[in-house]
Amino acid sequence: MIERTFVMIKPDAVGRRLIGEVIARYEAKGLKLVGLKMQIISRELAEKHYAEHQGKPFYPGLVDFITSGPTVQMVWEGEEAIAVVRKLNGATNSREADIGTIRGDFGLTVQKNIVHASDAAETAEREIALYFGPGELWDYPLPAEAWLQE
Ligand code: 3AN
Repeated sequence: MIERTFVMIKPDAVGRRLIGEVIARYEAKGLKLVGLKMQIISRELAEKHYAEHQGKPFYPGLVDFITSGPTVQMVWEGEEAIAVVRKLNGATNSREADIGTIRGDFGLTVQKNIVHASDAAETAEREIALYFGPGELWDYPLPAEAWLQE
């Protein structure tokens, strides 16, 4: 099934000049970029985004970190895009993430783990709506599409 998923490149990866490396992984896999922007997110937005983690010991540090610098917001589309992107990203703890994944290849910490991605269909819908208006997502054909769909 063709899905859309929300991905955010976190301040550590922007600061380490890894934006291109991260985007290249999703493109090489065959996913299609349908939305893209860059912003320093407000505390208010960060608290909405991470609402499910409120009360956890790492929550205040997480909000501080995600609002500490520019981030890149994206929506990627493709066959089972939600699970595929999670797989490309690797485990939350970058040190335990498999080599070959984005976190496994570029990260060393749990919190500063390069990327965020939606973990389920409902989360993807909620997160896309949190960061993108309907006029900011694009439907367009790509020449190689037939090779990348069931
Ligand atoms: P994922 O991003 O892999 O879905 P979640 O949703 O469990 O992981 O956690 C959201 C974010 O919170 C992580 N990306 C990471 O930055 C941070 N985080 C999760 N667990 C911890 C932890 N034990 N210590 C510090 N930060 C954490």
